[in-house]
Amino acid sequence: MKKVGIVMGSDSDMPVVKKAADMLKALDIPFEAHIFSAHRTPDEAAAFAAGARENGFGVIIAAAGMAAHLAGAIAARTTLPVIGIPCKSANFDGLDALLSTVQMPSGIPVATVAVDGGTNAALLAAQILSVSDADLAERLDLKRKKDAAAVLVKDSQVATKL
Ligand code: RP5
Repeated sequence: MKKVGIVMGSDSDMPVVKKAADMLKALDIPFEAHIFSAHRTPDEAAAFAAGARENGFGVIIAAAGMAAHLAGAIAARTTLPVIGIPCKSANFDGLDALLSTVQMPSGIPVATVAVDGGTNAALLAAQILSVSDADLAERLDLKRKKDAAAVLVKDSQVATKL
């Protein structure tokens, strides 16, 4: 199975990345995580992206905050799908990172999830890999069914809670 690459701009992004890692583990998807910054360690970030396909990765998740160029910088160096997670920081509630990540110029796409959306980033990565992995597609179907069942249980309890 292809691996998921997780890149974060700083160790301060770890709580958001942890959500993605936890979901990948729950779905039994191999991943490798790194701290590479588009600004502080641009050469390492570029080298990782350039070699990602030949190193067995199928999709890359890039998490960064503030002037969040990491996902775009990674996407510039690979034609693998890149999923950007804008991370919230002290100012602007993550809007700065959201716009920096989502507003990619034509030609270099980044699939951007919600601010701090680590779980959805992992699920989207899983869905991309499931295109060529029937077992993984089955695990995703099962998860959807379990999630729906949990909501239906809550629905059945609404009357007792109000
Ligand atoms: C970005 O700057 C990182 O992704 C992080 O979200 C933000 C702040 O980094 P630190 O100053 O906490 O290392 O590059």
